[in-house]
Amino acid sequence: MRIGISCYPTYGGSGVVATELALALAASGDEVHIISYALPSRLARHHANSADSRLHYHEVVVPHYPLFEYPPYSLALATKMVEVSRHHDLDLLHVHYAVPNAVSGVLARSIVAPQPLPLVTTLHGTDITLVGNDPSYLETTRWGIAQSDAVTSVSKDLERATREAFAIDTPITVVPNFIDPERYLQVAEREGARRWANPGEKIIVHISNFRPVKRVQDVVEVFRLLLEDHDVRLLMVGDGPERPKVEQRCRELGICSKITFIGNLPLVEEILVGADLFLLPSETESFGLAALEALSCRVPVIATAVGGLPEVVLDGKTGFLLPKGDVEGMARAAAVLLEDDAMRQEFGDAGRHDAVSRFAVETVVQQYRDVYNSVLARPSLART
Ligand code: GMT
Repeated sequence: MRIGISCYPTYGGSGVVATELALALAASGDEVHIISYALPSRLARHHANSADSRLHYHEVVVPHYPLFEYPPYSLALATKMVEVSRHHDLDLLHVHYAVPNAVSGVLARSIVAPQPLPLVTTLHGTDITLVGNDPSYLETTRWGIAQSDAVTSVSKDLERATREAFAIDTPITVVPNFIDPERYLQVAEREGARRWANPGEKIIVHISNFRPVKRVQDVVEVFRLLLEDHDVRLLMVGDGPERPKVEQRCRELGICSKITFIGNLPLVEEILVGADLFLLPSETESFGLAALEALSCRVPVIATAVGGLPEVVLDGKTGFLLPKGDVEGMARAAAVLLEDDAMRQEFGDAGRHDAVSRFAVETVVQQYRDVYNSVLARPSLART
């Protein structure tokens, strides 16, 4: 199959899922064309050594003219989709994140007609819960979703939220985020998180893009409470707009020596291995890829019971889920696990087992393939 994949190239989950999917498809024989405005972070790491003459990257270039206070990225993206589709004879286009990728995809499909270019749209979360339902984007996002030939969402909760936000009855197939079980095995014997810790310190990790939706300040508040009677270190991985405020808060609390800000890291398993707990106190989270990555590295998760997180973290088995903003509750749950090595190990083992049995790359990539095949089997989308 020749598949075009359009995504954001940043450290955010949608770009990671799209890139890992592209790598998995190419590794099993498909020809994949990634379309984005920069080389996706995880692709940069793999491009040189992967099996892949079958993996191609096409950059969307957005010209800046003095007339354009707002350069029309959606048009440049649609143009690149058309070009790649025509010159590489794509069988289908799979766009990740509805805004504006679904709309650009519909436009590209109309331009290449009558040649069919089936369009699969994957909804990731903030494209529905924060951006797509903004009145400035609502109608075009609804149209992009409704016009797609197939739509997937990363959790049942996101499917529900999409129906609620857009009042649409478009069929939506739930295809969750996934992990490669091998990645943890490759680093399992390494020092991982322990590189940043003093002997005896228990290690808590948070990974995100430091946007307001992640409630990173709550991570610091939970950690502050734990510090009162535990020897702990906090590793903050990622970067984004909230980071300066969060660093300032650490200074005010006088706890900087116990917190390490690591910045963006492409391969998160290299820091998750050896950690004791993972904290994700998000306002909303359609799935929570970072939580799944922690579970797959045997790290129990303390998170908020919001969005799709209850579909990922099994409360009381692989982690604990608390109400949004309940920093005292999260600190108490974290303390229970930090003080009981056997329980932490049991949760870690259960998390790894559950992550591998429900969210392994082969299982989930097959679900995407099933979606592709069902679209390609439609007579109206048959190639001439
Ligand atoms: O987490 C983010 O803010 C980034 C965002 C993205 O689209 O890059 O992540 C969303 O997609 C991920 C992959 O499907 C999900 O695992 C995240 O839960 C989701 N983030 C939110 O819903 C806040």
